[in-house]
Amino acid sequence: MSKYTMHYFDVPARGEAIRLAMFIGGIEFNDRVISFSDLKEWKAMKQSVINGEECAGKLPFLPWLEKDGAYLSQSGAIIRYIGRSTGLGGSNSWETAQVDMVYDTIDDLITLGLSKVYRAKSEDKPKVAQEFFEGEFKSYFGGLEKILATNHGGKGFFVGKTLTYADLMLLVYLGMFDMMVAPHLKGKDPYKTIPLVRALRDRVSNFPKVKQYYLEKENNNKLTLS
Ligand SMILES: N[C@@H](CCC(=O)N[C@@H](CS)C(=O)NCC(=O)O)C(=O)O
Repeated sequence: MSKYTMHYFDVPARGEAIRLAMFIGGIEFNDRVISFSDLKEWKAMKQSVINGEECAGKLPFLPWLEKDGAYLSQSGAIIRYIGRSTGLGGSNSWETAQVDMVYDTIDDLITLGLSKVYRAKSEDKPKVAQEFFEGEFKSYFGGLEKILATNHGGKGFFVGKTLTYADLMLLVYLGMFDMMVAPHLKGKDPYKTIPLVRALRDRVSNFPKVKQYYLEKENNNKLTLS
C-alpha cells in the first residue's frame, strides 16, 4: 500500500478540500501541518525549492502530496488524482468534467476574492470584500446555482448521484468566505439568492464522514485566516 503525506498549512483552504477528500475516500495519510501565522518554516522550504535544492514535483507553493517519496504539486492535479482513486470525481468522463467545472470555478473565486481580501490592508478589507461579493461572487455562484438546479432539482449533489470533490470544495470555500468576506457585508445574507447552494452546503456538512472528519480535527485545526 502506498504511503501518503499531505504537506499544507494550518488553514482551511485549498489543501483542506484535499485532506477531506482523502479522509472520506479512505486514503490514509500523514498530515504535515505547516504554520501560516508564523511562516518561518514555509519560507525556508520555499527558498530551498527556489534554490533548486528540492526534488521534482515540489513547486514553490503548497499543497504538496507526497506518495512513496515522490511529490505532486497543484491542488487541482492532486484532488483529481484523489477523485480518480476514490470515486469522488464522478462516475464517467462527462461527470468528471462537470465536477472539474464546478471545482475550478470555486478555485477561481479563491484567487479573485479571498486572496485579495486577505492581502488588503485592514482599512481596505470592507471595500475589497463588498466589491468581490457584488461582482464575481454573485455572478459565479449564480451560475453554480443553475448547474445545481439541473441535477435532481438541486436536491442532491452538484454532479451525479453521489458526493464529489466539487461538493467538498464548496463546503471548504464557503467556510473561508464566511470568515473573511461575510463579516464585511453589513448584515446582508450572502446566500439569499442561492438557496440551493446554501442547502447543499448544509447537506455536505451533515454528511456522516464529513462530520467525523471535523470532529476528529476539532482540536488540531487552528484557523488563522481573518
Ligand atoms: N495553483 C496553486 C496555487 C497554490 C497556492 O496559491 N497556495 C498558497 C496556499 S493556498 C500558498 O502556497 N501560499 C504561500 C506562498 O505562495 O508562498 C494550487 O492550486 O495549488
